[in-house]
Amino acid sequence: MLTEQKIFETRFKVASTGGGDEKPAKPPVDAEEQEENEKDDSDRIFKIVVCGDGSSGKTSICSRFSHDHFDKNYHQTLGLDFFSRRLGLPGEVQVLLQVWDIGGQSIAGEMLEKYVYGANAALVVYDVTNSGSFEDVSDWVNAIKRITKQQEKPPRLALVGNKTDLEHRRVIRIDKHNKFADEHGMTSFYVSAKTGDSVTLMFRQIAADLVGVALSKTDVESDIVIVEGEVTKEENPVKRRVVDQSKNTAVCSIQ
Ligand SMILES: Nc1nc2c(ncn2[C@@H]2O[C@H](COP(=O)(O)OP(=O)(O)O)[C@@H](O)[C@H]2O)c(=O)[nH]1
Ligand SMILES: [Mg+2]
Repeated sequence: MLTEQKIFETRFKVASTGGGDEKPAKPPVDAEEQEENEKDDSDRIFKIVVCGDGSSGKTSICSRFSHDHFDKNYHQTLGLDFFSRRLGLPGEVQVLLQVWDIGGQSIAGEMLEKYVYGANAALVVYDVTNSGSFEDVSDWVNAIKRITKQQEKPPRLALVGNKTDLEHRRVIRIDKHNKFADEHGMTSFYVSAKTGDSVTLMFRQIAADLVGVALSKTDVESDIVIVEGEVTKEENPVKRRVVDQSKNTAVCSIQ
């Protein structure tokens, strides 16, 4: 059986991301240079865990953030996946975000403790079109608080409403979301992993809060994704009665 460290070594994925101020993840370097890099990064590496019910979109958010990809098919996450991406913040600050994605089924499992402990930030994701996923948010928050209560610095908590592209199917009202976030001292975000809307901005905002820098308007605007409108097909088209035209006559008259 793989130990957690082994899983980390074998599954850790470093994404080299395009665009803007991000530096691509560095290729292997010699020991001296590596030591130098680690020194540079030592106070700028943040562990961010992504929690929430299965199907809320955790893997999709991670995949959108780490390699700007979206898969419309659902593949249950078994165990853990790790992604990392460098982000540039104001003041030429570079951070390396290590994002940990876990299967939603693990809330009661022992694995959750190992996964969440030591996190600098925890995202609790729910699907805005699924009331059950929002109802379970408090269980996730309680579990995270319990696991990290011994931590010197508790993780920052963020409430993330995903699938905002399905606005017409939203069942969780914004005031309900905001009330929960306020009551639990959580930062609040709305994203769509599908369109990419606000995904990078959310991670950048979390990184900026962790470092203690403020994002400028330009930083925020550089992450805004222009989402193209899309005409969607009806999922369950109404079955139309087939009329045998040889037996009926239909007259449409415009007067
Ligand atoms: N429309 C829409 N579907 C999404 C979005 N995020 C995830 N999905 C879909 O929801 C399903 C579950 O997503 P996944 O990321 O695997 O959820 P996880 O179980 O929380 O990791 C998949 O079919 C995704 O394609 C989104 O922002 N919008
Ligand atoms: Mg998953």
